[in-house]
Amino acid sequence: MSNPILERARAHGVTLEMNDQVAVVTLSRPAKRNALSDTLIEAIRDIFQNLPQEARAAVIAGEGEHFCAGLDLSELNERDAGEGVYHSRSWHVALDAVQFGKVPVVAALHGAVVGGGLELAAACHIRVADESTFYALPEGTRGIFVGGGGSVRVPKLIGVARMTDMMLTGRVFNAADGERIGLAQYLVPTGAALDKALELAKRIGTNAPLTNYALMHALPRIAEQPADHGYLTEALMASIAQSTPEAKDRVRAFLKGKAAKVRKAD
Ligand code: 1HE
Repeated sequence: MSNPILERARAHGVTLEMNDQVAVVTLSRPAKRNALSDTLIEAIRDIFQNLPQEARAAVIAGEGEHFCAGLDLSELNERDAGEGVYHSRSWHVALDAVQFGKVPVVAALHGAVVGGGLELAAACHIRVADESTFYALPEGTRGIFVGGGGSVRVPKLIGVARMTDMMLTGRVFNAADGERIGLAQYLVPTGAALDKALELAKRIGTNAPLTNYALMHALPRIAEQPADHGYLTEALMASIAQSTPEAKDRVRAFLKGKAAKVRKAD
């Protein structure tokens, strides 16, 4: 059956396909290196606000040689200051739909992850990068500033000092250094990011939905709260999660020797 949201998104350079219960969202504007036009940002918002009911996790990837070249610079010239505020706020809504949506999102990164592309990657819950990945914030050298939530999200990954360095000096991090400083949590051989992201997303999809919800919606907020508020929020969240029938079933299965043990890492 045709879906107007998906048709409009496809026309603007974003596709959605289900792989089992994982929603695979692909930036599909390779001729422009998946540069994020206004309509493409709207398409990301619409897709993440309307994920299929059966989706338990999502992956976001880029078609072509690069994950994403950031803001579509060809649209920048037309905007005055007031329009710039609305434009930036529209990115906040779209990337909030990624971060605070229905399911955890794994980014599969390769090639350029720059400017707004890095802001989009930072809105995801897990980043998997292949060896071809490189990260930059060229806003500094283009005479502009991040506007897609990057000044909030990127310092949480790598710290204010490293982000300041990237923007003041145009510093580019390669894939290995990106993983070392925390831009990605997984580093895989070139061409393997999508498969690894899918593997992780399928694993995430087997968690109790309320646990995933707590990790997406409660954890980042608890981490921002003063400790005494955080402990109380944690206690409330823990209590709600524990009280679900699914949690009780899972714990019972372990106690009966029917659930996987934690094994030593490789
Ligand atoms: C673009 C864009 C774009 C490519 N907007 N059209 N982002 C940047 O400053 C990064 C700008 N892009 C690049 O540095 C490079 O294009 C890449 C490293 C990403 C890729 O290089 P390459 O050699 O594979 O491709 P290319 O030949 O540079 O680009 C191919 C085409 O894509 C070309 O158009 P064509 O018509 O000449 O074929 C490029 O003009 C076009 N293209 N990137 C528009 N970004 C919410 S605020 C966020 C603020 C920002 O993100 S600022 C950072 C913007």
